[in-house]
Amino acid sequence: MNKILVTSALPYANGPLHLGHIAGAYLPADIYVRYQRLKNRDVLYICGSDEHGVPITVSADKEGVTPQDIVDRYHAMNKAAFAQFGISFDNYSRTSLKVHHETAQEFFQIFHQNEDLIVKSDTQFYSEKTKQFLPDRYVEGTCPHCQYDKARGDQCDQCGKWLEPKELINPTSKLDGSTPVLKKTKHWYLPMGRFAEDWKVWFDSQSWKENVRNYCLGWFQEGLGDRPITRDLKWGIPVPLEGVEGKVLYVWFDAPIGYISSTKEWAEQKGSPDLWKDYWCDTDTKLVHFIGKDNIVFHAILFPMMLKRAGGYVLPSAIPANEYLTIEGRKISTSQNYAIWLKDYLESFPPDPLRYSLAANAPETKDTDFSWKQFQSRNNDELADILGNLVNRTLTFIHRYFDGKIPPQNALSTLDKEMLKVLMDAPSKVGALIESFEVRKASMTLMDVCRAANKYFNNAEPWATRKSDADRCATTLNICAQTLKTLAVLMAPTLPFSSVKLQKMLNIDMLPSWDDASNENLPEGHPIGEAEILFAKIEDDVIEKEIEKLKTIDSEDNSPKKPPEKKEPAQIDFDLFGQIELKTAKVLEAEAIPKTDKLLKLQIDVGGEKRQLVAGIAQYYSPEQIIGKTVVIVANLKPAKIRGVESNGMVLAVKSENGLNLLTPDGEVDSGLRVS
Ligand code: B3M
Ligand code: ZN
Repeated sequence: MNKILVTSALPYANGPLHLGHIAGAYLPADIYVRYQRLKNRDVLYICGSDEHGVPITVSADKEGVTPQDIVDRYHAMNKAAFAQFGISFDNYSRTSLKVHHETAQEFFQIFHQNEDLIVKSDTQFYSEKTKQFLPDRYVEGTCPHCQYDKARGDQCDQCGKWLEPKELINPTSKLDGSTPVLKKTKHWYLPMGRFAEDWKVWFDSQSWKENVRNYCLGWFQEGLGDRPITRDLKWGIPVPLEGVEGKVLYVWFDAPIGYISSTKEWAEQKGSPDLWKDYWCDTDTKLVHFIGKDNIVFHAILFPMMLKRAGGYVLPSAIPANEYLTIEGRKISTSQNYAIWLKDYLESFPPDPLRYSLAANAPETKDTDFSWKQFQSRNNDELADILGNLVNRTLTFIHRYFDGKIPPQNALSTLDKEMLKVLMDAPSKVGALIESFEVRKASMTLMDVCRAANKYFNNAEPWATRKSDADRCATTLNICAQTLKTLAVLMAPTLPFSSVKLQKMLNIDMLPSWDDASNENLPEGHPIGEAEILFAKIEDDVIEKEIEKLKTIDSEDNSPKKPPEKKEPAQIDFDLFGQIELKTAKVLEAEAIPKTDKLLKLQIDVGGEKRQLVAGIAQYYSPEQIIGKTVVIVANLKPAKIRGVESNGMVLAVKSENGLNLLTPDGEVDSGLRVS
């Protein structure tokens, strides 16, 4: 079987991730990759932060910080959010790395040496005020193709066309709203028209998703011109030519190469630096780019052309480009702060309900809408009431009447055979849908299997046969348990965290492969684990609050987001500091406080004195992780009741974009000692 190389668009490290990103380029890719792994295929999943280009410098200008500050902040934040959401990249790199700079410069050199670039002196927009050129998004105006009046100098968000700033009608500078002037400058261009026929032959030999096909053909028919691949900017990858100063590579020239350099970084980390070639330089590799529809031209035309001209690289064989996600019927707008940010979601809910909700509603062929009510209903009415219920009723029954052990499978009735047939067919059905990038249908098919199993449970009436026909009852529960094991496999790509939970409940260490999902039975007598709630219901008031949050965002407000003003705390004298009693304390016991997801109740020892305190750290530390640790507490804080639990003191911790870290002394120290 061929290797599969999967990429998700490299998100700009200039802001946090929101649900629109996730629904388009990341979740569908992750589901695909997790499935391929269960098929035991050689799949590699590559991504990283896009850290160059005007999107980064504009964000830095706006906040008055350096581009480096911006990319460092958002790279860390986005990497952490992806991990918490279960997006299982094999490598998440960043384009500011040396390996990337070198790789992108090599590409430029190859084109330069092969005379595949042309140099032109032409005019570009320039700001007299700030004395700088205004490439790409530094200029905004009306799109010449669709008349959208907020088109950006590099691309129109409405029609998706790739633009040059000079094409805009009524251009204005994003820096100060003034009309820019034209100034002469020299740039390197990729003569795409020269390579167009060759590209077209390759393109026609592939089977593309309709939106990709139509978009590219439209572009081809309009004619592919010369496109500048360098910019007058300070931030980016320097043009690698002697005597050329102040010019960098265009971000859309370097960013796709980021897929290659991320693979190189991965190979390096594996201790096998040439391993990247096994994927990129083997024409049998199936290269799949998951992207949002605004990136089609770059992945279906520009990058394949670059790969082809450079020679020796595999070209993409599928580009599942997704449409857009709207939120409560309105377009996501990061400048208006109208979005649901992934990290905010993760502070309130577990990942899987959102993964399922977005998969079942993926914008595959048309834009789709995310609504909190629909999310609640997917969680409560589908995940909890159908899948969760099946798990719960099966496991509780086995615990109660079969001593927690898998009962035998006796003679099969027609009903049993029908259910087993559903199970036998399910892996290939769901698998085929995932392979053809139809995660919506795959999610529905998965839920249909759960529905069939609940129906089977109802019709088989094990609560009645328990008294009338013990063998029958055993067979029903055996088949229900086998169903759960099959489901643990089939749900793993979409609901990875819940699959792990279910495996624990079934007391299995390893999932069978996808192909064996319905063949490898749980043996008779196998002891199952404890039954737990797989999906907690989400209450109306929780959902109402989320809806309210969105309603407060004014749709007319077009002003760019201002960074929050930082107030410096007033200086204090030593006496005041001396009044705060900081002490070391040893954690003896810890337990989660029921019905909260952030709080742990701790029993601590402070130099022989036992105390109880409540700490808001449950999302970062499990009770097991904290028991035995020596921490630092504010010992003379007035006692307080938190959610009805008495708390005497406060644990000190640092919160950062990477999570939360408790303050612990460097080395072994006793508890009850004063920290100063
Ligand atoms: N960073 C654009 C975007 O976030 C861009 C993708 C690069 S993929 C090589 O929409
Ligand atoms: Zn347009």
